[in-house]
Amino acid sequence: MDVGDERVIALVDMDCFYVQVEQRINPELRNKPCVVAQYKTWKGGGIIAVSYEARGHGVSRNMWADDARRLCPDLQVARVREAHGKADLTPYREASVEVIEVMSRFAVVERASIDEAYMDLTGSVQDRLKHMSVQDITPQQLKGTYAQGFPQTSDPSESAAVDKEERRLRGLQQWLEHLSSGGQSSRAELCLTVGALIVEEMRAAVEEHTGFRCSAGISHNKVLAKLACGLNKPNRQTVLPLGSVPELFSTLPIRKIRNLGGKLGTSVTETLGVENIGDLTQFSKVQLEQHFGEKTGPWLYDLCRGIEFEPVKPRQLPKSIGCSKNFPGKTCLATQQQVQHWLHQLALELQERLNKDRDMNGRVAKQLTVGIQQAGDRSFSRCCALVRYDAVKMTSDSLAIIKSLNTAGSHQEAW
Ligand code: DCP
Ligand code: CA
Ligand code: CA
Repeated sequence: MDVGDERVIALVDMDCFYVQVEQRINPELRNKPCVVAQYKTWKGGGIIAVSYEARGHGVSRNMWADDARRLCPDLQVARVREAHGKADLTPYREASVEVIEVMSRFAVVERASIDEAYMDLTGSVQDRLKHMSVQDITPQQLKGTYAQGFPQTSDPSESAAVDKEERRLRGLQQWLEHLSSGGQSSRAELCLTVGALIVEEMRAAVEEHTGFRCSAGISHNKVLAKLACGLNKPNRQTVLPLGSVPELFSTLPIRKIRNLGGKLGTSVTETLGVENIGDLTQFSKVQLEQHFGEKTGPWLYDLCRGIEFEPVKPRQLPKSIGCSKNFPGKTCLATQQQVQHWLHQLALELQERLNKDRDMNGRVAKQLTVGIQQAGDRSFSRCCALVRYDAVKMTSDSLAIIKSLNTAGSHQEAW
């Protein structure tokens, strides 16, 4: 029977990714409080990425650059370039391809976003274990690794006193001793640790070849790997064994779990009247099925115990190519001409990126989807066939499939 510890899964996520891309382009920005902001028109632009130095000053994403400068007077602000009147993310997409390329030398990867990827290391770990054992693993090979739940201290006053690196090392040593003592689940735990060795090497290779640093989580499934990755950022990796899940989950809000950050998570919290993911263990599988259906119920039943089976799908390329632009407040589009103009700008970017994708990746897109978010949270999307990579044609097709949204008559100027 599957007990949920058969695989070794890692999630690697770049640290303050857009900031690192800008710092590589302009070395003067390195090792400084720095943000990436887009558009300048309003309050110095909106911040979309923040260096860890700047986070230390209380700067965060979604702040205005002008407000952030008040918190941190020597803040460096890099700007997203613009093309077709909108943000141009090309440099970040290209940097992402470089990173994924290095990672894929080590394992089969699933690109999960512009700056993160999952990998299934189960096979690589088995191979390594043919030639090594617990005794061969040293703390020096795991110099950026945390073992979640370690050190296990009975004396809380002791843990507060030591600095973070010292505590990490103590925890790691205790973890390695725990491994060699050969408990019941030690085979699975050994596999995670060998996974961590591979990820240390992979992260070093990524830094060597791209200059970018990242963090990683190593566990038995995607949910735990993703969670673990965020526990000790930046430039560190975290092993999360199943044995450390109950304590971690006992104080972890449900929305922090992958796929539970949105409506489903809110519904779980409200329906069951619980806060933390660990609280779900008090419900039977039947109860969870009654509330959330025969798919989601059993998924939650396993998940709150740290068990999940979603496979890593081999895929290095994004599934779709899309671009969008927001028109907040007064900038809201109000005439047919404006709607057409901006659809055309988006189509121009799309045309460029589709052509590049066809040349580089030898594939052709077949479907065009148009999505619109209107004031008052109403959202709408429709699709049609994508027959030619032609901005004019894509613009007119887009207009045709969203026509029904226009409450003004088609002969009128207004939209
Ligand atoms: N991004 C964005 N708008 C958002 C979220 C992210 O433009 N609302 C971009 C900028 C980020 C990149 O995507 O640099 C990756 O997003 P992450 O959420 O992984 O955040 P960072 O990599 O910036 O920081 P961290 O070190 O916390 O992962
Ligand atoms: Ca990131
Ligand atoms: Ca990310």
